[in-house]
Amino acid sequence: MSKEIKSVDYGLEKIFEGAQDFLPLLGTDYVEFYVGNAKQAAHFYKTAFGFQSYAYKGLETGSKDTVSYVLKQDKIRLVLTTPLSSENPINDHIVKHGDGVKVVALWVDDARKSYEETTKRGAKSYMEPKVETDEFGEVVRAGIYTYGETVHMFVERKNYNGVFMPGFMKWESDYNPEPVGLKYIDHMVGNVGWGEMNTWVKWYEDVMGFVNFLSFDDKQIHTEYSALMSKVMSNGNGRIKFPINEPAEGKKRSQIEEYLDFYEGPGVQHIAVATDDIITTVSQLRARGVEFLSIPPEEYYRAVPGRLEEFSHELREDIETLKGLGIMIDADEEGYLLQIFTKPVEDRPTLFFEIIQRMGARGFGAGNFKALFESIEREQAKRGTL
Ligand code: TYF
Ligand code: FE
Repeated sequence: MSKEIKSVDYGLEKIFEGAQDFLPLLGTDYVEFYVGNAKQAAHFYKTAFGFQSYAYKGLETGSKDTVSYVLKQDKIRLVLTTPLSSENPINDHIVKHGDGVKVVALWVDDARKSYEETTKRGAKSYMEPKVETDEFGEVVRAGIYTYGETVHMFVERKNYNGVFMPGFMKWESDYNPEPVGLKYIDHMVGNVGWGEMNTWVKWYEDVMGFVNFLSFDDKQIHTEYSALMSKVMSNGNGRIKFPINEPAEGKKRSQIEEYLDFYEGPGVQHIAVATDDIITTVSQLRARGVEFLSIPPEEYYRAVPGRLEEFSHELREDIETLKGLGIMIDADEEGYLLQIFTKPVEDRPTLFFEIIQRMGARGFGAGNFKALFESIEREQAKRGTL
């Protein structure tokens, strides 16, 4: 069931009726990955995706168990963390899931209250409120578990003016590839097990005060071979959007099932990052070796003008350029959007990235689902996992 959306500018005002106010969220604070080799992962995200060196913690800063690199591009902060010995429990996460997202951190005004309000409503605790201080002030963090072993950390930094947070030093590097125009995280998608989507929809409603503002069932999200279901959860001001997917029965194996098999459980499937110039961003990413799903077929691009006309939108970009780069176009009443998906960024077919430019549209590219899922199936077929 889709609900009318009132504003395209995701400021701090409430735009979704029905969302609860007990957990005000200011935005995504950071996304932390647990990886086997953080030094090399950091090089990849700088070189290929244009992230900038930002902060560091490791042996040099007195961190004896773990090393973390913090990378930044406009509002996006990625933290890449690796353990320094076999004793560290982070190893168990990596052994089970491979490299992947552990923490989706949310920026709040009051971490203690966020923790109290959510645990009181049934969230399982990951970390009790913890104050960390240094000469630049204090950061308060607290964490709860969401699907699988994934965690939401609440981060309160109103009394902090250091680089990232206590324990980290500024990371100065002589190697600084140019950014590619990635601006902020538009949404982050979770894959959950068979029949578990509604459990997690209810969890985001009850525990986080979110609303379900868009739903796609397997009648809409299927190809000739495979299917899935998806519901988009949002907080009250629309700054945080978490679609939740579950596999559905089809003739062949759902891409969600493939993810669950390789990640060995629920987890973050894709991170969608926004740009305001997708042509430049994707040209750069391609030149730097980022691999994207195969370009949709000719018929797909032939149908695009009709879809835009249906809603009387004029495409500002040159369609031949979009086609050359494999960028997809979807339209609705409010506008259109441009999007493209990378291949998984690990050897396991698990996490991937989406690059999105919103030209008024607030959907998720439903008009592209068929073409997209057929591209994904071509990859599954190559892997022998369809
Ligand atoms: O976030 C979304 O809903 C879109 C489309 O497995 C999508 O990016 C949905 C499911 C999926 C891959 C992409
Ligand atoms: Fe997406």
